[in-house]
Amino acid sequence: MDATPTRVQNPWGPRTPYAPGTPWPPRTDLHLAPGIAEDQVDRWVPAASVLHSNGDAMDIAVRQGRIVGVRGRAGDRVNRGRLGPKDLYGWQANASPDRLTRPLIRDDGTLRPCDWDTAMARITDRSRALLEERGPGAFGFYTSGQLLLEEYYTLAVLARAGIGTHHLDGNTRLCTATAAEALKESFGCDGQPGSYEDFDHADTIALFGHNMAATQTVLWSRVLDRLAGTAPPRLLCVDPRVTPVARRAEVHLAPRPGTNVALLNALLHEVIRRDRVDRDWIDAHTVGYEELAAAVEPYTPRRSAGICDVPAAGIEHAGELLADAERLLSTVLQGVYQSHQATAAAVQVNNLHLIRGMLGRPGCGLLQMNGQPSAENTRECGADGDLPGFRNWQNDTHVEELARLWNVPPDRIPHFGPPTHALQIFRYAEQGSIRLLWISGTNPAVSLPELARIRSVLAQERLFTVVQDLFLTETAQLADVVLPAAAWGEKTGVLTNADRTVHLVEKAVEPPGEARSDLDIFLDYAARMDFRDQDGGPLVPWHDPRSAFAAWQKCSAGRPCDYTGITYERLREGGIQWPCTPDRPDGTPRLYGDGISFAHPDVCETYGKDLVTGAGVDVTEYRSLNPDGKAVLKAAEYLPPHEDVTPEHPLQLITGRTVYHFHTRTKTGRVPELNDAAPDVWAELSPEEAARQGLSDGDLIEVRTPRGAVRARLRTVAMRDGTVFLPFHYGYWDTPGGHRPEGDGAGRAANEATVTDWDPVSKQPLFKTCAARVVLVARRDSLAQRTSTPAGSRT
Ligand SMILES: Nc1nc2c(c(=O)[nH]1)N[C@H]1C(S)=C(S)[C@@H](COP(=O)(O)OP(=O)(O)OC[C@H]3O[C@@H](n4cnc5c(=O)[nH]c(N)nc54)[C@H](O)[C@@H]3O)O[C@H]1N2
Ligand SMILES: Nc1nc2c(c(=O)[nH]1)N[C@H]1C(S)=C(S)[C@@H](COP(=O)(O)OP(=O)(O)OC[C@H]3O[C@@H](n4cnc5c(=O)[nH]c(N)nc54)[C@H](O)[C@@H]3O)O[C@H]1N2
Ligand SMILES: [Mo]
Repeated sequence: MDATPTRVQNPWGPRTPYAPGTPWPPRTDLHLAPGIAEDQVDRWVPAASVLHSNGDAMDIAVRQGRIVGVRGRAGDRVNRGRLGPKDLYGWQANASPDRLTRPLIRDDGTLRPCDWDTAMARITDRSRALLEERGPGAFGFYTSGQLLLEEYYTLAVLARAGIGTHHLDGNTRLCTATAAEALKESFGCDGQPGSYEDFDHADTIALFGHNMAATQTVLWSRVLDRLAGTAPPRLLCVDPRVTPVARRAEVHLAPRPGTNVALLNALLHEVIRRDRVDRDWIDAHTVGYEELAAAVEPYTPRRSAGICDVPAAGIEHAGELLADAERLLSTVLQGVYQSHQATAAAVQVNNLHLIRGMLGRPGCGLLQMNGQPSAENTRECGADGDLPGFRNWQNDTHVEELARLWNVPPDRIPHFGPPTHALQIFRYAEQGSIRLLWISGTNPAVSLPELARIRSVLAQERLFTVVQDLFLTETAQLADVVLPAAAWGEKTGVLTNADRTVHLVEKAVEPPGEARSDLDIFLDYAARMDFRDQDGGPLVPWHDPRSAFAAWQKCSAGRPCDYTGITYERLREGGIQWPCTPDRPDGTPRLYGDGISFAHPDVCETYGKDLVTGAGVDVTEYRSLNPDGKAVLKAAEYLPPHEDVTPEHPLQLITGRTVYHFHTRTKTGRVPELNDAAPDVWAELSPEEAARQGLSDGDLIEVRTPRGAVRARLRTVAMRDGTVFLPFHYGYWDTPGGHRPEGDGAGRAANEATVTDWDPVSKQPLFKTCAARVVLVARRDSLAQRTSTPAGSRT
């Protein structure tokens, strides 16, 4: 079936209805460059999507050494052939004429092209001088959720045991830190319990702060196909906006932003009140039930209705759905993760599954979702704050395992305190203790909160910044050295999606100019720095993706994320879910089918934290609370958002996504089909709220907070009153006139306005709640008509 531009109009494609318990029918999506027919394609190269976390498997079409299209892989377990609009069109960005093709170094204030030797010498000279003068704590590495597993593992080893710094984190801190933390709090260890196949069996599906229709279009197609088939599932949606998910839900609750804990406590209250808990399961597999039951007791639907500003009857109806479910599937994403009680709320969804005994069986899926394509790998490999292989920094045996593996003394691996989270890394750079910041595969000058501050941190003279990217992004423009990276389709390695499915992405074409893979760049740095193990051998002895993968397999052996049964050859046949070992070669669809396996004090990745303060629990306390390694039911009191509305800032600002763009649009903004669908920033208010503010649809407005302002056209849409929504995709690189949003601060990036603040447990920033006001800049009638009608408002 040809994917004509109608996939911009209909992101989910045609329906293939199916019944519960039957396999999801395949549907092969294809898009080729105009004028190219399928039989003109020279080669099809296996790959998977990198523009979301779903891991949709595809083949890249290559003709005469160039990418000319993509086709979904019908045999793959994740997508059965389907692709979303970003994947169908997004590959065109690879060939964008403004790709970086040579390294750049800053001389006399200007970035100028140079060769690799010059650029790398500039970095290693500075590195050696800093190591000598200030030691490893002067180094910070800020990486991505979009590179490949082999690249993260290499970075983790060179940063932790080569430089010896623990200032290493990923943009996964902004993305899935809460997913990881919530799983660690409840199950002792990261690792997604559920499987996408649970969508084929579930009788009830609950989405918490997850606009799946826009952000995981293929998974939403799976839901739509179930809804179109016999015995469709019942749907619950919790989102302040009337998203496409909300429109299909039996119950839609639109809470005040930042009140998820109050709502979830009431839902737990209702399940317990209806006596729909699974006592045997609770006794066998959990600790903490009595405390949880007592904690949610006061959260009656009426009380929480007052806090969340939703009807009490709606909470009761949602409670009935959850209590009656026999096969409950829940997903959680940024509406929960990017708020002040992120982990506390996400853990309550775990609790829902634990008290109902709904884990490890078909249809009983719990998905603490990922967002980025390889966020899972960042976490597994320890390129975020945690140690590789989900090892516990407080457990000396775990640190010794790593030390043996890398052949270094244990004290070479920093583990004296909690890992440095991304916003703290920027704080250290601001204060001057971090002097070299190496940014790979992320664009913090658009994606971090409070951009005026981030720009000033990055622009400091005393901070040496390396940026490794495909394009001269807003961040790269502030760098001292810019390294041109090879993109997806130009390098080989694996990436693991949100349900633990590992896919192989192979090199289809050569990178442009002198661009190199991130793996080659990291290996080159390790070699030039001459990092050694304790016997004088090279610390990083691998040299290509395959040998890096083999090194990672050894690191993963015996840990929950065990890759020892996976090979590149096997991955060419299709995705495999970890853990996968030689005696379990088909992988593991669901965790915890036979009880909780990774929470034992000797195995667990963490001893846990207090859900309100984030204070760590120590090993003695954990051993006495949970000696047998069961799941921990942790309760949390609701606390109001940190920055609440005032007469001067009467609205709550939330930010998020549209279906057509990926993050800071470095790829999707360079693709005509996608860019034309949503070319510029807009702001959303409910029609009632707009009227109250004296505004109408199409007016040019400014959304202001104490940090800054965003100028945008107003769209009136169905959503909560009192709330304003901005998509966060738009930086300034293609602003008409190319202006940078300094001056009056009237920029396009939502993060001009967001606040520097984070969840105390996961340290994930609060992109979804701050106080704002809106002011009129110009009436619609006085402005030129828009040239195209953005379609993004639907999703
Ligand atoms: N098209 C597209 N797809 C993507 C991406 C992209 O940029 N574009 N990015 C990928 C990545 S990295 C990620 S992390 C995911 C994110 O995927 P999602 O989490 O689905 O996306 P968001 O739009 O950030 O937020 C989801 C919803 O949270 C709601 N929300 C806001 N505040 C609250 C609240 O207090 N409570 C509740 N319950 N809901 C609230 C918002 O209204 C919004 O609809 O998407 C992935 N997929
Ligand atoms: N206000 C607000 N802010 C948010 C969010 C929100 O909902 N609201 N969401 C947050 C979330 S969940 C996320 S994940 C972040 C995303 O924020 P970012 O990570 O900053 O967003 P991207 O635009 O994906 O940046 C990735 C960069 O890597 C480059 N790149 C792509 N592939 C490669 C590669 O193979 N190698 C290298 N070296 N570079 C590559 C791209 O060109 C791009 O510049 O934003 C966060 N910020
Ligand atoms: Mo994300």
